[in-house]
Amino acid sequence: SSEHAKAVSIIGAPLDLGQTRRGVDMGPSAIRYAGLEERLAEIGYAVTERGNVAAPEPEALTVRDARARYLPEILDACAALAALVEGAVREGARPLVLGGDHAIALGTLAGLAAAAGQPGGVIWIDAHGDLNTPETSPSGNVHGMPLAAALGRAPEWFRHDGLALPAVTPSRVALVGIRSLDPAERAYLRDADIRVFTMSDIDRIGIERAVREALDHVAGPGFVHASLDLDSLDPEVAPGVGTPVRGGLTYREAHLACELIAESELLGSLEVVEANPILDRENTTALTAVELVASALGKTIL
Ligand code: Z70
Ligand code: MN
Ligand code: MN
Ligand code: MN
Repeated sequence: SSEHAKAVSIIGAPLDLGQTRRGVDMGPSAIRYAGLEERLAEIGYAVTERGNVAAPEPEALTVRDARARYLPEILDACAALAALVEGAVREGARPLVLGGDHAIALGTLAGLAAAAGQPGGVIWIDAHGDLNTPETSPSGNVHGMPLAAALGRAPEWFRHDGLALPAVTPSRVALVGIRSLDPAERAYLRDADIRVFTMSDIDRIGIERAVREALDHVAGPGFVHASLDLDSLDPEVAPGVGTPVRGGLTYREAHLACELIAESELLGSLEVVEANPILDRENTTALTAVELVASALGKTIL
């Protein structure tokens, strides 16, 4: 795009404290190993590698509150990530954040909001809503909460000096690929001005219309971010995720979604989360992640 720089800053966030399965902390390595930097260079990006933010190992920590496991450590890691994301934007590059579990999105979004000086919009591609709060979560897993936190809900839980919240405007959120919601998430979505494209909707109207309408809904001032949870993809395409849910996006639907995101020229940043190499087959999920990132950043076939 003319507005967004042809420069990308890769930032790894190898955090696996937001859920209980080990291995997602190796996501950034797997995605880098799958050839990310080369792919982006091929389509004309100047790529800067920022390395990883520090993330503690769960074995070395104790759970202080089962309603939001490891939340203090997660907020610290998110604040460190937010600072790197903010710095990348200020340098004129597009941040590309590699997870880690989806809890890191709170850091990405807070960094984008800090750089913009205001909240922005987000297209959230996921099997899940990630709209729980510590009070509503059935699991205590913080990776089921980052969108709620970024929206400024349950502020007493997510308050941190390094996190600019709210980071997202409630009327500028679109969820795509949804097929697993908890009761409190469903109740919240009934009253919120959030566009939800469930897998059932996508079956009916097609991925093209769904993503175009999602992008229309999130456009606006500040920033527009895409948060790609790899469990949005069907487990047959992306087996290497911690919470596989049947009936997800096909390989081609996911690519078209990313191509439409690129075509819209709205996107200032991107993150790809929940790749778990331990659960993967021959790094196929990380390879798919690299291909999707390339499409979302403007790779075309012809
Ligand atoms: C459930 C919870 C979740 C990702 C699973 C699951 C949330 N709603 N998020 N995988 N990425 O525990 O809150
Ligand atoms: Mn680790
Ligand atoms: Mn998620
Ligand atoms: Mn998910």
